[in-house]
Amino acid sequence: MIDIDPSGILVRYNVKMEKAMTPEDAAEELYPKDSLIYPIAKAIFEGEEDDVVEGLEKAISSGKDPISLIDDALMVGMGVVTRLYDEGVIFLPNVMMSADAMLEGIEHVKQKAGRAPVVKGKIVTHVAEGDVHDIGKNIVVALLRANGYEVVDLGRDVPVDEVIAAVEKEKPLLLTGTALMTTTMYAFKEVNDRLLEKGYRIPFACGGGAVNQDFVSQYELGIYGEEAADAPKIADFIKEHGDNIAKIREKFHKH
Ligand code: B12
Repeated sequence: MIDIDPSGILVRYNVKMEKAMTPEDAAEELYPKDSLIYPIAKAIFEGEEDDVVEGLEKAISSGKDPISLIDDALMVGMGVVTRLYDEGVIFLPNVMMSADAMLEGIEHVKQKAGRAPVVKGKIVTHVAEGDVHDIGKNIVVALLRANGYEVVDLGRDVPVDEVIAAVEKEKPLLLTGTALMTTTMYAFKEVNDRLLEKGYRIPFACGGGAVNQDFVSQYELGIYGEEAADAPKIADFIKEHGDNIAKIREKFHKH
């Protein structure tokens, strides 16, 4: 007779392995159920521009107001994209494709309506002087436009003088800056000082690989944004709660 100690026995269960959730499954759970809105939101998520336009056409011919489809369908799709990006389920290339599809959709409804949608406000964007890294800035621009803002994009390697002149001319509700190099990010401090000298207390949202919250907090107008998706959130906050820098930092800086 063998003496068996039951605590030493390894028990195996026959368990059915659950299928891992794909980004498509995750998105499926978030789409609205409305049969006219669903295909548009899905096409935005998939970055399928032709399907976005087809979905919009169907909704418009069923009596939906073209401009209202920006908020009711396109933004809903972009909301799914933003949420899954924030959760780390999808990545930057997906966001860029969706943002392009969103812009295509906005163009289409604008044409159909024959009137421009209400623009939420004007924003000036740029990449710091001496810096050519503009991929992150381009995402910021796409997301701002997709969220209804008029963007004056100054491009990359933008001299400080040009940034100041654009703020003076355009009077934006927000200025954004991107810097990917530790050598170029100091231009932000210069922009900040020149704006203050001229009496412009405008929120200056800064991001990009080189900068962090500690650096951006060193100059008075600076608001740090870690992700491109923070840019429209900051702009929306300013529209709703005003441009008090301390208040915006309170909301967006980590404590
Ligand atoms: C692609 C790239 C290039 C491309 C740029 C192409 C382009 N059109 O952008 C090319 C090949 C041209 C290039 C050139 C150089 N590069 Co380079 N490059 C990179 C690389 C690999 C990726 C950068 C990138 O696009 N990241 C992805 C984007 C999406 O990230 P992001 O811009 O940070 O944006 C995200 C967030 O920060 C945020 N965000 C950005 N801006 C804003 C703004 C606001 C308001 C908010 C809310 C959020 C936000 O949104 C985005 C996503 O959510 C990095 C390495 C790395 N790992 O980062 C090196 C890197 C940035 N490069 C570097 C260097 C040194 C150079 C060169 C000097 C190389 C050389 N010797 O010639 C030149 C510089 C030329 C110049 N004067 O600028 C260094 C910088 C080192 C440093 N800390 O100073 C890095 C870090 C590589 C390294 N490890 O050494 N580069």
